[in-house]
This record gives sequence, C-alpha cells and structure tokens, in this order.
Amino acid sequence: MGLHNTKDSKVKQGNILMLGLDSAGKSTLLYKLKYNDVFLTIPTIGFNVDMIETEKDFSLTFWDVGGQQEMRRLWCNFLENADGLLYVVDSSDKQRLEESKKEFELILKNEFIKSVPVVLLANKQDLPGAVNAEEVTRRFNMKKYCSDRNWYVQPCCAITGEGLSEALQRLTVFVKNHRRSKDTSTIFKQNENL
Ligand code: G3D
Ligand code: MG
Repeated sequence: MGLHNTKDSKVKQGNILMLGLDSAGKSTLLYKLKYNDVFLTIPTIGFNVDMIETEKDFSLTFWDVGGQQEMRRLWCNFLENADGLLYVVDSSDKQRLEESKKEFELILKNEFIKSVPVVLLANKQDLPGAVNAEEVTRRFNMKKYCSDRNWYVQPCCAITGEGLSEALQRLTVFVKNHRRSKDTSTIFKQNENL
C-alpha cells in the first residue's frame, strides 16, 4: 500500500484547542470569529465548541475550554485530539503574564501535544500599556520552548477583531502541515506492522 492509495488523503478539518488563563479573551474571540460581533461574555462553564470554515473545503473546530482552576485540570483530556494550540494571553494584565507563561510551559510539556503547532495570541492590544507581540515572544521564551514545533505570535484585539484573520490563516497552514506529517507517520507505522 503506497501513500497515493490512501483514501481521502486531503485533510478537511482540524481541531484547535484554545487555552489561556480565565479572562484572557477566549470566549470573546471565538464569538468574534464566528459572528464577527462583540457579545457580553459570561465566564465559561464547561466548554464552547465552534466550527469555522477558514478555507474552501477546510474548517477548524475550536474548543474553548474554561480557564478556571477546576477546568485547568481537565485540559489534558482535550490535548490528545488537538491538531493546533491557540494560546490566548491578556497582554494588558502584567501581573498575570508570568502566571500565564508558567501555565503555557506546563502545557507544552504534555506528551500528547508534542510537535503540535502553536499560535499565541497577544490579545487586548487596544488597552493602554499592553505588552506588544515582540515582548510577549521574549517573555514567553517562545524560541526556546517552541523549538520543536511551528509557532507564531499574533497581536490582536478580540473586541475589534484586529489580527484575527491573520491568526486563522496561520493556524490553517500550520494545521494542514501538521496533519499531513501525522497521517504520513501513521501510514508508515501501519506498514511496519504488516
Ligand atoms: P475568557 O473566555 O478567556 O475567560 P472572556 O475571557 O472572553 O470572557 O473575556 C474576559 C473579559 O475581557 C471580557 O470583559 C471581555 O470583553 C474582555 N476582552 C476580551 N478581549 C478583549 C480585547 O481584545 N480588548 C479588551 N479591551 N477587552 C477584551 P468583561 O468586562 O466582560 O469581563
Ligand atoms: Mg470563557
């Protein structure tokens, strides 16, 4: 069985796990992506799911898992099926940037998402004193901690939607590449077992 015989080799969908501390802006962002509108947010209880067509015949499913302490323990359960990680940071909350970074580091260590691509959103760029994308890149030690995967830091504002389409495009490219390499290695493994 060769690669070209694989049925349906075209990837049509990918799962994006959205993580970040509570009030980073995940729910606002998902709503903005989906409806291009701002809505009154309520702290996420459980999780939100939304599918967005980012290209013709390709869609991303976004899993917005709640950021509260109790939910953080459940993050692991969602990691297994993730094709991409969208990590949201409140760039204006300087006090919690360090906490957010620690959480991020912990997530990256998870075996399930080894080599899964990351887009980090430096959100709330509209707020005065917000740390810019370059500074977030430096503070989060991206070059070091993401050296084993594709990564990108995108500045954005979930309220106006600025930066979101760039983030979607980046995620789509990353996820497609990741899925292709993942599917290829699965086929090789299957062949080894013949
Ligand atoms: P979460 O889902 O990550 O927990 P939410 O975060 O989407 O619930 O957002 C938390 C608060 O941040 C909300 O304000 C929301 O309006 C605000 N917010 C999200 N993104 C931005 C942004 O880009 N700029 C600004 N200025 N605010 C943002 P409230 O007041 O409802 O708590
Ligand atoms: Mg939420």
